Amino acid sequence: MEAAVRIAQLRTEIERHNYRYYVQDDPGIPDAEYDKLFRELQTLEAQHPELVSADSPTQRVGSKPLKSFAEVPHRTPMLSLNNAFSDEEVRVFDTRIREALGIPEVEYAVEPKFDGLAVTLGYRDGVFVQGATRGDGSTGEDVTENLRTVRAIPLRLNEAIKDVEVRGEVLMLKADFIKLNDVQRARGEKEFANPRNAAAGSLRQLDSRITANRRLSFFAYGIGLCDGVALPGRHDREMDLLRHWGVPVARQCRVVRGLDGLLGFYREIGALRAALPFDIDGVVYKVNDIAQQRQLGFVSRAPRFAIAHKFPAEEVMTTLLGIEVQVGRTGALTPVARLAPVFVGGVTVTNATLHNEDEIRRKDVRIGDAVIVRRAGDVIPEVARVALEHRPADVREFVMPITCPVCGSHISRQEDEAAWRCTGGLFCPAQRKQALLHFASRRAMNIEGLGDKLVEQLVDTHIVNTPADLYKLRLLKLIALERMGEKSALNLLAAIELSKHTTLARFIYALGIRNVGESTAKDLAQHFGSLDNLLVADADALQQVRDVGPVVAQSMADFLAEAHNREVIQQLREAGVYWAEHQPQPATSLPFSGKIFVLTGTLAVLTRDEAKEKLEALGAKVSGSVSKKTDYVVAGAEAGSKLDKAHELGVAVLDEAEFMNMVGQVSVA
Ligand code: 9MJ
Repeated sequence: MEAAVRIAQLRTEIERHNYRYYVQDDPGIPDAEYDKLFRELQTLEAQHPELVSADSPTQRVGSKPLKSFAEVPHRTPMLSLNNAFSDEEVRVFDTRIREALGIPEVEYAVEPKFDGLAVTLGYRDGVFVQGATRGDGSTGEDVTENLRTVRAIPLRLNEAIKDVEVRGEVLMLKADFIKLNDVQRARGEKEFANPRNAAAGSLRQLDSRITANRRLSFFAYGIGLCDGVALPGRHDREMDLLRHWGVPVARQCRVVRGLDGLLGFYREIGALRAALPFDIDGVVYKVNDIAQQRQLGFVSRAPRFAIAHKFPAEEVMTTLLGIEVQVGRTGALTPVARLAPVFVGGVTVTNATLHNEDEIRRKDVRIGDAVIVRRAGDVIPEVARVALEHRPADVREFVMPITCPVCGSHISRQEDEAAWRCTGGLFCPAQRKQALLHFASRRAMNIEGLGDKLVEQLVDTHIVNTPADLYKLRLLKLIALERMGEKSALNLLAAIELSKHTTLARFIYALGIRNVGESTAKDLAQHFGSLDNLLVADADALQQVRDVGPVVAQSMADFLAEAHNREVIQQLREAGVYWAEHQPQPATSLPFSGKIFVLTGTLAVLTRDEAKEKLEALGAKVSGSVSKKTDYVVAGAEAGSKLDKAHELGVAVLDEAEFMNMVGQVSVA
C-alpha cells in the first residue's frame, strides 16, 4: 500500500480511538494496540518526512520547553458564571429570567459543570492554531503547545471554518488521574491531590513534553467568536455543531423547560455523579435561545442568562487543635483553625478559616471541639459547625487578642465591619509580607520564585521593607540568606528584572489598594490611561470610572493620602518599572465607539430601529448615507443604492447573519 494512503488511514483510526476514549468513555482498543498504531504512523512519517502534517496525531508529543507563557488577549471575553447553592436560588434565577423576557416558561440548555480549567481553542480554516487559559477573562496565557498534546482536542475540525473560538474545559478523567498517581508513586514523585490539581499542574507546564504524558481530556461548552459560518441561534444547536466539527461535547448536555426541568436535571446528574468518568462540581443552566441571551446581557463579568448550580460542599468531622490569629494584607485579623489532618473535597486539610470573632461566638466553637469542616472546589476550607454531641469536657474558649499578635499595634474595628484590623499598616511585618506576596503574585507583577518563605526571610532580616526594595536586591545580599543558592538567587534577580516591564493595570493592582481588585485596576488603567492622571484624580473623577463607587474612591483616597505610599510608587518608577501608557478612553468607551454603520434593506430578525438601538448601545454611530468614512454597511434583503455605493467605495458589507454574529460577539461569549 502506498505510504500516503496508510498514513491517512492510521491518522483517522487513531483520532477515532481518541474520540471513543475521551468523549464516548468507551475505549475501542487496549492501550497497547493504540500504541502499536501510533508507532506505525511514527515510523512511516519518519520514512516520509514530506508527509508529516501539523495535524497528525504524532505532533501531539510536545516540543521544546518555553521560558514563559505569552499573554493572549481574548478577542471575546471569557466569562465566569454566578453560582446558586440551593433550589431557592435557582427559583429566583428562573423567575428573574421569565420576568425579564416576559414569557411564562423558559427553555434551558443544561450541562454538567466540569471541574477543570477553562480554555479557549482558536481554529483558522479549521486548523487548531492557538489555545489559551481563561486568565482574568480578558487576557489568558498561551498554552497552545500544551493543548496540542491533548488527544481529545481535534487538531483539525471536520469543516474548514474560517475563524472560530471553541470554549471549554480541560480536565483529567478519574481513571487517568489514578493511573498518573500510580506512576508518580512508583517514581517516588509527589502525588496529586485530585484530578483538577493534576489537570492544572499538567496544563501549566512550560515543557509540553510533560503535558503530553499526562493524558488530559477536554469538553466544549460554547463558541466564542465565529466567522465563516452562521451560528444556529440556539445553544444546544451550537453544541450539535461542535459535535459535527468533531469537538468533544459531554453526552449529558440536554434541553429542559422551566424550573422543574432544571431541578430534575440537577437531581439526575447528582445521582450519576459518582459514576461519571470525570469530576463535576455542579450543573450549568443556560437560556437556550441566543437572542434571549443577548436580551438578558451581563452583570459585571458574568452572564445574566446562565448560572452554575453547585453541589453541596463535602463535609467531614475532625478535631480543632487550636486557633491562631493571622494578619492579612489589609490588616484584618482572621482566626484560623488548626485541625487534625483530614481529607475533604479532594485535599488534605490542616487549616480552616473561622472568619472572625463573631462567627466563633455564633457557632460556639471551642478549642478541642469536634468540628465539621467543609470544602467545595477551590474555596478555602471552613469550619461549618461544632459536633456538640462529641464535645469533650476539657474544651477551652477562644480569646481574641487585644493587640496585633504580630506587631503589637493597637487593633480597631469599624462599626459596620466584622473584622478587627491591625492599625500598624506597613509597620506590621505581617501586612508587609502579605503586601509583598501580593505585589509579586502572578496576576500582579508576576515575579516567579518570590514565595512565602523567601518573603518571610527578606522581611525578617529587614532587607526588603517595601516593594521598591525588591528592585534594589543584589546577588551578594541574596546568597547570604539561608538556603539560598547562587542559581536561585540569579533566577530571582532575573524574574525581578523581567517584572519591570508590566502594564499600568497590573501595576495598580499590585499596589494592593483596598477594594481595588484586578478588574477595578483594569478599569482605572483604561479610564485614566496614565498613572499621573490617576494620581491626581479626585473622588468625583474616580467615580466616573465604570463600576467605581464611593467605597473604591475612598480606598484610593486613603491610599494616596499616605506619603509613604506615594514614595513607594515614585521609587518603583525610579527603579525602572515601566509600561506603555495609552490614550485615556472616554468614560463611554464601548466596543463600537467611533465606528460608523449604515443600515439598508430589510432585516429579518431585528427591525431597523432595533438594530440602530443595539448599535448605539454598543457605541456606534448609525448614519443614513454611505461615505468613505463608513466602517460597515449592514445589508438586509433587497438592499439598493446604498449597497451599490458601499461596493463602489470598498466599504465592508455585512449580511444580517454576519451582523448578528458581530453584535453578539461583543456581548456574548
Ligand atoms: C463548565 N465549567 O462546565 C460554562 N462550564 O459558560 C459550562 N462553564 C460557561 N459552561 C459560559 N458547562 C461561561 C462559562
